[in-house]
Formats: sequence, C-alpha cells, structure tokens
Amino acid sequence: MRTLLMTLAAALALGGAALAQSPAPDPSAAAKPSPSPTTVVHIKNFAFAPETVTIAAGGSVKFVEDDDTPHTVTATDNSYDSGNLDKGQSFTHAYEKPGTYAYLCAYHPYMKGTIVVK
Ligand SMILES: [Cu+2]
Repeated sequence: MRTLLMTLAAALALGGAALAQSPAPDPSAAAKPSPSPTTVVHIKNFAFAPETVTIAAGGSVKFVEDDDTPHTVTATDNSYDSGNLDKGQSFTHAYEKPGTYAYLCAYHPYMKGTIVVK
C-alpha cells in the first residue's frame, strides 16, 4: 500500500498572505520644527551684520538697510536679488531647502554674507 501526500503540500502554500499592516503613527505628533521667526540682518557700515546667520529650513531672513549708501542683497548664484536698497528699506527672502547660501552686495562685492539653512 502507498500513501500519497503531495496534495497536502500544495494546500499549505496558499496560506499566510494576509499579514495586517500596522497603522502608521500620527505624523503630527512627531517633533517638527515650528516655523521660525524672521531673522534680521542689518546692512550697516558697508557690512552685513551678523555676517553669518543660521536658520531652519523654511525660515526667512529680513535684510534691513541702515546705511547711508545704497546696497543690494544678491545671491552669489544669482538665484535672488533685492535690487537697490536705500536707507530704511528692507528685503526679505525665504530659504526653503537646507544648505549654505552665500550672498553679496552687487555694488560692493567685498560685502559678503552667508545664510546657513538647517
Ligand atoms: Cu553695498
């Protein structure tokens, strides 16, 4: 007498495909940097002050022209440009992506500054 068990193996192979996915954790509960307040850089005495600022991604920097001489805030890669700023004027730019952003004054290229975005 013989016993054939091959059909049993085929039946077992069809089991086990129904693993439930666990629900994703609530993303709003995660630590998220809150929108940072606008950081201010003053333009005075032919310099940006502070020369380097660090902000969170999505934050803005407001450049305030306090000098008697006109200046600009011009990205070194020309991605943005304030145009001419006279005393009392300001220019605000938002930095969306992390990175290091160099800028200068188009009238006085030795005036340089850096925005570090985390
Ligand atoms: Cu200048």
